[in-house]
Parts: sequence; C-alpha cells; structure tokens
Amino acid sequence: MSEETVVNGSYGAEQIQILEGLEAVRKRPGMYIGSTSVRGLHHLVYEVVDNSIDEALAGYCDNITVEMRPDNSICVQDNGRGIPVDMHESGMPAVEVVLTVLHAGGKFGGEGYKVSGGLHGVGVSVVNALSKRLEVEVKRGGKKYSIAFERGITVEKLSMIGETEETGTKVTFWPDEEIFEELVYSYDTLKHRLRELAFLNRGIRVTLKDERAEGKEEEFHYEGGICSFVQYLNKSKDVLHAEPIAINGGKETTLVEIAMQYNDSYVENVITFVNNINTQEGGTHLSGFKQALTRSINDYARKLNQLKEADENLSGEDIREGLTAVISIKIQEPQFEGQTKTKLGNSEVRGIVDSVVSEKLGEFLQENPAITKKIIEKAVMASRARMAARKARELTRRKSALEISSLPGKLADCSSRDSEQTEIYLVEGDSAGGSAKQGRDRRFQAILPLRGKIINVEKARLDKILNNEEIRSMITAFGSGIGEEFDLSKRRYGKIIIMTDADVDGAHIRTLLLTFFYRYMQPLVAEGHVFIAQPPLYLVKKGKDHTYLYSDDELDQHLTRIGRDSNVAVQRYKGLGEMNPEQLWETTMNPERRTLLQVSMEDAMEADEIFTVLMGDKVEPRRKFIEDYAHRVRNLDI
Ligand code: 28F
Repeated sequence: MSEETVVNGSYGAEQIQILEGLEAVRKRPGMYIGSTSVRGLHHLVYEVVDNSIDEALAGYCDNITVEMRPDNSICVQDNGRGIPVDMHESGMPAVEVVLTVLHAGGKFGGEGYKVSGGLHGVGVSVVNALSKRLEVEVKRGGKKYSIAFERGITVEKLSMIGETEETGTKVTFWPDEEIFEELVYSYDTLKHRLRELAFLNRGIRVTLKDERAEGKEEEFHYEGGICSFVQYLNKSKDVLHAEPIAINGGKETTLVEIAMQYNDSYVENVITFVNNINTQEGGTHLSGFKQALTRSINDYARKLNQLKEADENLSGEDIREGLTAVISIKIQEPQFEGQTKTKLGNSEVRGIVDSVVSEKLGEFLQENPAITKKIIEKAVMASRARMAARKARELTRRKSALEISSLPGKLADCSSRDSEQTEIYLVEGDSAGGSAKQGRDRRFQAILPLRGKIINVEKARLDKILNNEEIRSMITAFGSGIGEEFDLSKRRYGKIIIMTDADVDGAHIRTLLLTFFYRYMQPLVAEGHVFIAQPPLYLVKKGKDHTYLYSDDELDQHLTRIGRDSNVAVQRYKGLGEMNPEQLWETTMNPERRTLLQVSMEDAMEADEIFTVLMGDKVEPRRKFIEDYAHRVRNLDI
C-alpha cells in the first residue's frame, strides 16, 4: 500500500486485521491449502470453484467455466448473482471484504451448506493472498464492476466499468511464484475434480478450457448426478443390473444421496463424499451404509432361503464384492478426523444413513426379486471363496516374530525396524534387484525383487490373488495385512517405493501394483506411503563430465547448454539393470539426491480405471482408451 494511505490514517482496525490475516497465510500457506506443492496449486482452483458451486447449490447458478491460460493464470466464472458490491460497514464493498478478510467467504450463516474443496473451505481470500495478482469482475444490477489485488492487497479499487443485463462472477488469478514451487497446472488433475463436482451436483454445467499449446475443451454435465457417476465408474465392466440403485433421504438438515450398481468383478469400489469433499478415510456415513447393506442382504438371503439356517452370515466384504457405489451426504456442521482430515466423525450420521439405506434398499430388494437374487448369489459365491482365501491367507500372515522364515526368501530386509525410517523398494527383475541390493543403504532400505508380471487382479478373486507368490511376498513383507484386515499400524516400512524400468513392461507392472494397492491396501495410498522412484533416462558424457538426465526435456535443455558437438556421448537407459549399484544409489536411491513421486489417491484411482479398461472384458472402452491416448505414447519399445 502507498505511503500516503498510511499517513492520512485511513487504515482502521479492519485494514490492520486484513494485513495480519494475509501475512499469516503467506507465512504458513500449508496451514491453509495443505502444501505449496503442485497439489496446493490445484487447491487454489478448487477454493474459487467452490464458491460457484455454493451459488449453484443455492439455486442461482448453473454454469461454471474454468480456463487455463498460457501465462499459468486461471480464470473461473459463473452465472450466479454476482458477489454483492454494496458498501459494507467496514467502508469496503462486500466483494472486497469477501476477497480480503479471512473466512469472510462463508456466505451462508445457518440455512445453506458451505461445500468445500480440498482443505474444507478456507475461503477465496486465501487464494488472493497467495496470488501475485487477482482480478474480480462482477455483473450485477445491470452494471459490470471490476476490482484487482496483488498478493491480497487492493491495488485497483472497485469501479463500475460498464452496463450488462447478465449476472455472475469472474475471478482470474496468477499464483505467486514466491509461494509455489510449481506453477504449471495439470489439465487431467483439474478435469478429475471438475467432473467429480458435476457428478456430485446434478444439473450443473462445468466447462474446462485449456488455452495453452494445442488447447482442449470439455464440458461436464450430468442430470443423473451420482447415478451417472456410478455408471461412469462401471463403464468398462459388465453390470448385474442395468440401472444403478438410487437411495435418497435424510433427516432434518442432513441429506443422504447414494447410488449403487453391482458389476461382475471381485472389486469393491465405494467412494464417499461429505459436502463434495472426498472422504477417502471413510467415516460414520460409510459405516452406516455398510451395516445397513449387510443386514438387509442377509435378511433377504434368509428370507429367499439362499442362506440356510445353519449357514453363517454373509460378511460385509462378501456382499460388497463387485459393488460400485457413491455415497454423498450434505451436512451443516461436519467434523473431520483422521490423518488427512478426510474421515467423517459425526456420530449421529451413522444412524441416519443406516435408517435411510435400510428403508429404501429394503423397498428396492422387495420390488426387484430377480436382481436381489443375483446380488445374493454373487455374495454367496464370494463367501465360499473367502473361506478358501482364509486358508491361502494363512500362508501370508506372520504367526509370530519367531518365524522369520515366513518372510519371503527374496526379501533383502533392512536392519532398522523403525517403520518411520525404513523403506522397501519393489524392483522389477533379478538383475535390477541385484544392483539395488548392492547399491542400497541396508540400515533402512529393504529390497524385494518381483519376478515378471504380478497377477491380473482384475480377473481374480482374493483366493486366487493370494495364491500368487509375488502378491504373498509383498503382503508378508509389508506386514499390514490386506482388505478388511488391513492395519496400517502394523506396517514394517514407512515408504513403499515402486522402482520399475521406464519402458512399457515397467509401466504395466507399476499399473498392476498401483491397482493392487488401491484395491486391497487403500490406506497405504490414502496416507501417502506409496512412491514411485525416478531413475535417470539418460547419461550424458562430455570429456570427463557426466550428467544424469531424468526426462527428454531435461536432456534437450542440457544439450542446448553444453552444445551438441562430437565429443558429447548420450546413453539412453533401457532398464535399471544397465546401471551399476553405485550409479543406481547415486541417481535413484540416495535420499539426498533422488526424486520420489508420491502416489496420490487420484493417481491410484486413475491406474485402477486404466487397468480396468486395458485388462477388463469390454473391447469398446479399450479401443477408445488407446485411441484417446495413443498420441501420447512415444518410443514404444516393444
Ligand atoms: C468464480 C468464483 O465467487 N461466485 C460467488 C456469490 C454470490 C453471493 C455471495 C458469492 C453475501 C455478502 C458475503 C449474491 N447475492 N465465483 C464466485 N457468487 N458471494 S461468491 O455473497 C457473499 C456473501 O457478502 C451472493 C446474494 N447473496 C449472496
């Protein structure tokens, strides 16, 4: 702010409070948006979009557009009422209050829902503080207004810039390179979240435009809401019933929306949301759903005599085999718990969801005996396989610490048992495994070589999966069990690092592993314990200098820098086995030098989706997938 402003003392208590607020955000951004990594960068967009979603939930907006600009700025606009511009008691227009006072964004006191993005609705003032520039355009009351900020400070006061019959809000922001390590947005990341929001808020039209490079534009609009979401998740699977089961209800201000559809796979895929937040760690809404589902199906199984008196109950896991479901609840005062604050804690919700599901699912089962029969038959088959798996599983569980021999023979374990420090590398093939064993720091690095492809978890039930040597080795080595019995506190390593070759086979094994972790060890991914090692792609030698490069771009920049004359030798690594132990240590395993990619739930979900399309039964989705992505595949060295 300019010197004279302070001199004539126009700064009241309000302005001081604003400056302190913005200062706090810029000093500890991680407190407000989780991190200043590329994930935090994307949270900025979600915060702004959530205000448009709120306006839509209030019934005033049905169109939201997100544009990715070549200068790394983002422009979000909606056709809502437009942020109010009338003078606020602070002497600032309401729009300036919303954009500069922390947590002023909470539009609704009691009646509506403040839906939230990643960090549960910190408000758009946080985006403002972390942007080197942010412009707002409001269309309201027949007029068009504009106001601009730099790092949260108003630099252009609100002014009327024209007339218009439309209404709405447009926010354009340039993330601050003083705050963010990475400024480049990912189209796929934004697409994943915007499509999810369109599914979760039926009828809203959300458009994503990429104005960088060749450009791209997609619109997401689903009148079917979460039923369309479930059909989308099942798109490459064979379903047991054509239409998803829709369950809607609630109690007072808590709304419950559930869509569920069985497919013929052995995979359970239940995803849950609270006020549009993906509650990856589950919570009381999920447990209410599970207990009601298990009770209802068992009741019908006995009523239809598909379960005999003497038979034990079908387990929740049996009943949810092949189930794709989306649970979306809206609640006014959500309590979030858990490691990543994505577990719903409100105890009253368990009972509300349980009674809604018991009532509405009961009606459906009653009215659709043929479907009910199919669902129960599948659960009974799963139950039998579970018994078989129980035997197979015995082989993977370490009965006591004394039976060290139960650890897989191929595992080169580390000496430390402190699972905060230790890490296990999953290495493809014995030659790379050998180099990794020699190159590693055996105090805290364990190596588990995986021979060839692991089993195709898409097609096999748990009992078959557990018969696979490689899978059993991993379960035993990790120590935290599998599926319902998974217990993160028993983990033997703090990091699971996938280290496969940078070729097609390596990518295939990585997809198999991510799919397996996503399906049978989900907390491992949700809590950020899974990583992907980044081995160098090239070694460039010039005289006695040698430099490792990790991408084609890096190689290009390096060669431009050192010149491409004759005494420059470029070696492309085809596989980890081509590196000697010292090189592997220096480039890929040494914590001081290496780069590890942390696997997010979205990455794993995407691998799972890719896996289903590539390995599933249906040809059409696979053809479409290859068509869509074929242009991306370069130097396919098959
Ligand atoms: C691109 C981002 O931020 N859209 C928004 C509104 C609408 C209202 C509002 C927002 C009430 C007074 C606090 C309008 N008319 N898109 C957006 N649309 N905020 S943010 O009100 C803010 C609160 O100040 C709005 C009547 N009620 C609310």
